[in-house]
Amino acid sequence: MAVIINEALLKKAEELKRPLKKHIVYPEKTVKIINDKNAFQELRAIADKKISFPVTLSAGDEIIFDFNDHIVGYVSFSLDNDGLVKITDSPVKLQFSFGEFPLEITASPEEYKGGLGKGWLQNEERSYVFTPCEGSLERRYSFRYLRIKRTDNAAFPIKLSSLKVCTVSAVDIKDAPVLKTDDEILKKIYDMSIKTLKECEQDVFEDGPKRDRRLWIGDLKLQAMSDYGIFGNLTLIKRCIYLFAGATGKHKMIAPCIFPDSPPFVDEWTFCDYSLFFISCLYDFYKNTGDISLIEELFDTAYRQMEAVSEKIDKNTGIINLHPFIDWCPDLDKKTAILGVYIYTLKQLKELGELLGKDNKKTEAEINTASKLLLSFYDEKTGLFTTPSGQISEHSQVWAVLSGVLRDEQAATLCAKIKDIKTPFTMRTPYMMHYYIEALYTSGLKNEALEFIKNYWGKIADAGFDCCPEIFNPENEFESPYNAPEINSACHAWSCTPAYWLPKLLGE
Ligand code: RAM
Repeated sequence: MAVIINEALLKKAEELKRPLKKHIVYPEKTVKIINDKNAFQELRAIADKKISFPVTLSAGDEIIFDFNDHIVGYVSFSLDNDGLVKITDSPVKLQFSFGEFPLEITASPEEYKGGLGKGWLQNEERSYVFTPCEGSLERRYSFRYLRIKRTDNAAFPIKLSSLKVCTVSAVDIKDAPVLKTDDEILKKIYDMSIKTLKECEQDVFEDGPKRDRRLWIGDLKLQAMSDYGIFGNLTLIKRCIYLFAGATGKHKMIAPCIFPDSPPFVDEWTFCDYSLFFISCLYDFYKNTGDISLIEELFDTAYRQMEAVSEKIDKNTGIINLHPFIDWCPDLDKKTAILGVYIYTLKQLKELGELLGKDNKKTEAEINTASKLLLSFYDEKTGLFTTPSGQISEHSQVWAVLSGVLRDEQAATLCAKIKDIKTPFTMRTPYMMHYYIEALYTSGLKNEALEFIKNYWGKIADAGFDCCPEIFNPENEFESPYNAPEINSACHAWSCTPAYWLPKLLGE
């Protein structure tokens, strides 16, 4: 495999690893999950009983514990027998199912047909041969609800005499600034966003603590951007930048994601927009810290990302022959949007080059060529960007605005009408919506940006989430990029950017 490892950089990343902060939490109540047409995904968790340990479990019994908030951590518990009735003369089997949201608890793993590995479903079964005993699960789980079901058939009761979770995160929520506003909806959105950021901050900035539990650079860019003003975890940001620079894929392109604990750390495939975002990570690091040394050290790696993409641009058609991510919108023609990403990141590279006194000729030439190519997809009549296949998507408009190729008034006019375009190719992820908000913001449409956050993330809050989910479509609550809504992640880093936008928009 063509993975290029730079041991020195990986060593630096390792040295920046810090112990996680731990807290012990207990379930607050038990719940029942009922069908309710008016609830998100038609399921509602309703309070059942206040908990008093020990909880007796006979064969076939099940109980759903509610921890009252989203948590990430390790479960442990004590089991005992009821010696007065009968000791445990055969093994007890317990099935554990963890859920960030009710559907995850009710969906049957046997019927799972999703495109991602079933192993991500958060459940397992264990045997306990003798009691009393102490039990624990070594896998870290991300959840609010925990169902424990007794699956053996022995005729004796057992007692669950304690149950707790040791939560982990690199940061503490109490260190986040409080948002200054009287608007309850914005407060709630902000709290969900900083909670999401906190839950995803582990040994690396994970995309989601339930899944995929790894460092993706598209997510890192947004996490770091938000984190500078919230937890200021510069050590972790730097560690993650080193990890990306330390294990690159084919052609020295930055990998889309890193498995920090599974050498050789990266797979060979790439998303070219994600590779280019390495430049943005460095750029934002400098802008937020004023520290030039990291930029000096890693500038060549950033520069290489431009070269790798430049080698694949057809200078006649404007087509970049590499795969970008852009968004989870089916059948999206990404060719115009990726040109926008290219220009957006190259302008940052140019600024970093100027700062270091580098020769910027190639960067400037690339920006000029790509800008002309992008503008060739602008239709003066409609005032919209199209793609080589003639597709009109929201994504093309957003990235064209962010590339800065339009005059200010043109960009503001385009931005103001993005949501009115009649097209099936709409933004699907809060990740892409972040860039829409950025486009509104840079075009001076700040009230529109705030309204959009309040409306979209407000609906997420109304649906009952504790954190910000990976994907949320108010028109289709079962939407899933993996054809299985139960595998969706309900606490996902790339959705946390109101933590960045709200202080900024309300502070101005
Ligand atoms: C998913 C993850 C991750 C994202 C990639 C592109 O697997 O949700 O957050 O960056 O897709």
